[in-house]
Amino acid sequence: MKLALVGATGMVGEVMLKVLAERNFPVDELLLVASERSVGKQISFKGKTLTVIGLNEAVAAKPHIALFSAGGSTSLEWAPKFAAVGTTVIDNSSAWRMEADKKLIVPEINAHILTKDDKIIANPNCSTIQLVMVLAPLHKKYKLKRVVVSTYQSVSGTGLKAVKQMENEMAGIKGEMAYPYPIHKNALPHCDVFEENGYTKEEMKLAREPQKILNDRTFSITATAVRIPTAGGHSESVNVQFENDFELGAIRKMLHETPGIVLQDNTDTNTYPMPIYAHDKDDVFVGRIRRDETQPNTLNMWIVSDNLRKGAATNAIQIAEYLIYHKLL
Ligand code: A2P
Ligand code: 11C
Repeated sequence: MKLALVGATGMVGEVMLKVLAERNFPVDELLLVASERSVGKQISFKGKTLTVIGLNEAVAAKPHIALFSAGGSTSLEWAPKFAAVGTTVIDNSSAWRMEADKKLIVPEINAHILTKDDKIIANPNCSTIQLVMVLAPLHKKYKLKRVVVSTYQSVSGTGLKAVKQMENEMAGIKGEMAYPYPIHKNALPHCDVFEENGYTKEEMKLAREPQKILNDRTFSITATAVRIPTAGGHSESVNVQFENDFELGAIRKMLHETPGIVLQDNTDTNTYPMPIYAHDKDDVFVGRIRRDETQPNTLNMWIVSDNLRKGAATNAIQIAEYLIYHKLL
């Protein structure tokens, strides 16, 4: 197994290396790829020192799989070049997600639709993944009607420049700004760029991606995405209306029994999900589950996950594992 990691020097790339090592991913040759600026840089993986190479060299090596986390424009240009030499690309950017002929995969939900012909596979947005992980089992049983989600997203979702901005502000140092305003001691109702309809791109990803992953356009989602000064881990307040009624106990039992989900829901002991618990974990945490008493068949809940792990690196690596174990390369 020859694996290329495109964006190996980035924030998600670093977590991918960690997750590959932790899961003992079956790789014989690992190609670390980044921009020309980083070529020659050395990075250690499982006790070995590897040298960063450029994209041309990586394509020429014809890896079996390429994990991409190097931004949308790099994906748009280079994913087809890898696909043309027979590499299966798993892309973490938003470049291909909504293309009709590209699959958008959360392995626990829809990896069964993958075939050998899928040469560019899209990894969903981080805030989408944690949301659909919880919605999917509930949708199967109670059928989603409408979802209202408000996110509380960490600065790590924006990247290194944003993490630096927050650290500088906390230390009282003037530096480069990733956001139009301070993020320390603040909350910005603004994740990614604004679209013509007044929503941000992040909000529209939350509205559109779940319908594609769940292969159902009969329900609707509306979102408000907010950046908050947490270092890692996205949180979501989610109001869900179902077509069918439910028992809260049955909902908790179902979520507790769903692989990849951890139920943290006990108000007697102040038990609920928080970014500090989710940090460095692959699970999606859910709690504060309660009936919305203002309308039928509706509940409120709180979902937290490490946006760089299940929201990015882990999900992409799980897709790669699925391809290997089901001989789909
Ligand atoms: P580099 O470190 O050489 O710039 P982040 O999202 O944390 O900013 O990381 C982005 C990742 O994508 C980095 O590894 C970065 O490499 C890589 N990258 C950015 N632009 C390109 C490009 N044009 N070609 C290849 N890799 C790129
Ligand atoms: C954020 N969700 O937290 C973004 C980061 O489409 O993959 C990931 C952007 C994407 O701002």
